[in-house]
Amino acid sequence: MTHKSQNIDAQVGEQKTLPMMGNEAIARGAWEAGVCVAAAYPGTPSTEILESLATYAEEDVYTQWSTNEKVAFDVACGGSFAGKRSMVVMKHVGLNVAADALMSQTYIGVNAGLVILVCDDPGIHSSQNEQDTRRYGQMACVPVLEPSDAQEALEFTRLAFDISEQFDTPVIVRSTTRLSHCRSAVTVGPRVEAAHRPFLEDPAKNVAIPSNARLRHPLLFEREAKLREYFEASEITHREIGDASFGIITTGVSYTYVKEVLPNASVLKLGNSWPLPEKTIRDYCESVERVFVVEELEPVVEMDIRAMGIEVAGKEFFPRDGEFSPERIRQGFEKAGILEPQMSSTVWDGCASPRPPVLCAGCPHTTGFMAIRALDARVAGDIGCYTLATVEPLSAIDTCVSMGSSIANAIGMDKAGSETKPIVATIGDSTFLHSGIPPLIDAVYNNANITVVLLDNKTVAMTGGQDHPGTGRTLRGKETHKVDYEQLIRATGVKWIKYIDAYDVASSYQTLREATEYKGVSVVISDRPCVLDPVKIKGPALEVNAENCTACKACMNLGCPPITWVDELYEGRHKVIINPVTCIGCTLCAQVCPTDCIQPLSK
Ligand SMILES: Cc1ncc(C[n+]2csc(CCOP(=O)(O)OP(=O)(O)O)c2C)c(N)n1
Repeated sequence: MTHKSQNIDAQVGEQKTLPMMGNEAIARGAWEAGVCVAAAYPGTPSTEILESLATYAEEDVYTQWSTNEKVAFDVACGGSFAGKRSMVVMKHVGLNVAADALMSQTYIGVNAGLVILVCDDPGIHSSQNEQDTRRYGQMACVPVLEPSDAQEALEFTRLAFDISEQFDTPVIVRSTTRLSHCRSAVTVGPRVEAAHRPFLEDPAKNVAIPSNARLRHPLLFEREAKLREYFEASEITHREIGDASFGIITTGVSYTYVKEVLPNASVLKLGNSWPLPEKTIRDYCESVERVFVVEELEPVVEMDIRAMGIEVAGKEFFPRDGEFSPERIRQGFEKAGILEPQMSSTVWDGCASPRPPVLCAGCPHTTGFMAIRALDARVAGDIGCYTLATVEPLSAIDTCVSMGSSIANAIGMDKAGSETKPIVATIGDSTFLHSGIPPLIDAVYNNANITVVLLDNKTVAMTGGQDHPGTGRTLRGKETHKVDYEQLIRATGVKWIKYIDAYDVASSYQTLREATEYKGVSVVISDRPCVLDPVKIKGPALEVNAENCTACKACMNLGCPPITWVDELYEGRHKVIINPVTCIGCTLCAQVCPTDCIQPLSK
């Protein structure tokens, strides 16, 4: 996705049909709805939404990467306060970070439409858990729309802005990995500019203090009742007539699996999962003998329907964890006796050969973790590409909880007083800016004895290389102020700060040793760009000299993908080869080789 080229389709006023990824369709829906302010923190599977929105004209929509999801949420709320349609985008765990703002903003409501776009990750393809965002909708009394394909992703996002303004509420649109990343034909339309609403000078509504909040809380319940009425009549829910012996209530992508497995079944497809259209559901349930609720992850709809006093089946047949697929839906209906068990030979198990996750060839995160492992430290890790240092052969991370946890986890380990090893927290540059600064202040304030290793690879590598305040570039690729980590860290009170060059093994090791021997908070900044960054170093590829290789495997311990062990003796001598196509010439392996047998490839 290039953020520099203007989206050509945006210029097309009339309707036309294009192949679109779910995330692109969401961006399109927001643009068509006249969104003017959009902010996000990247996170799979949501990242492409803002990247796509940033290809539309800047005069139409202001887009930004924020430092974290709460900041992004508050920026969008600011846009709404100021009278412009606004959107915030994040992955499911991002809503945990933004939840504090959500729980107050729901009392306040909106001025211009405010949409919260959250992408869940059933199956945990790229996350730390698989929580269900729909629970947040219930807790915050905020409607949740659930599109099931890219066309609906566009239409529901567009509609969400109207609902938001009509009912004075933020609206959650919930996507999931499969919807966000699948591509299908989408009919697009023109942008409709929303009328500017002047700033609403109403402190009793906009200022969340106890006396105001107390009065506004009951308004949420009135709003809920009106929304329920609205969804009764809404076209986003529809009914498909089939055999009355059983019926299926479903929502989101699960609908598409149901249609694949039982194309002629009676179905009530819900377009929203909160608040549920109770009358519609009652009518439907009376029209069939037995009802199954098919929904991915938590039994949100199922429990709400049970609370209406209606008997339905659901999670006893369809799992509460993992991503759904037509196979899993089929298995559920087989278990329920609706479908005959299929011959196993006709079912494809869908499993690719397992491949261990690895850091890239020449990844600058490698050196720090080699050195940390050699120091035998207790390591509180964090979330990013570097979390891969948990697995063999680096095996250098002991804990990893959530974004920004590393430094505070390290403080707790130190204060527990039971650890004899040096305590190290490792954190990436984007994660540090996201939620690593408050715990660093905490560490200094509370006199912790820890070493923080800031792995500055100058990008958000984990999510595909986005910019952030430490890169000096905005979402639209414009130059901007670049955070000076050293100044920032000094301002927290840290006195011991040193840089390492991650491609210099000996001095990195030496500096990390000194850092862990320091009493107090020490910070080591690893300063090498991600190898996928255009400014990577790329020397000549390396090769193993058969004369001197003793097959000691020291280079293998880097876990660098181009370095391969060959079991059979190659030309009668060495047992390690380096793939010259994938090697980037970082020289780490040459530096750790005790017999100096790794050298630049001879021409
Ligand atoms: C609350 C939350 N938001 C977003 C993400 C997605 N995510 C995982 S790690 C990460 C940042 C990684 O960047 P950085 O810390 O710079 O490490 P790198 O991957 O570059 O090594 C992001 C955005 C997440 N897991 N949790």
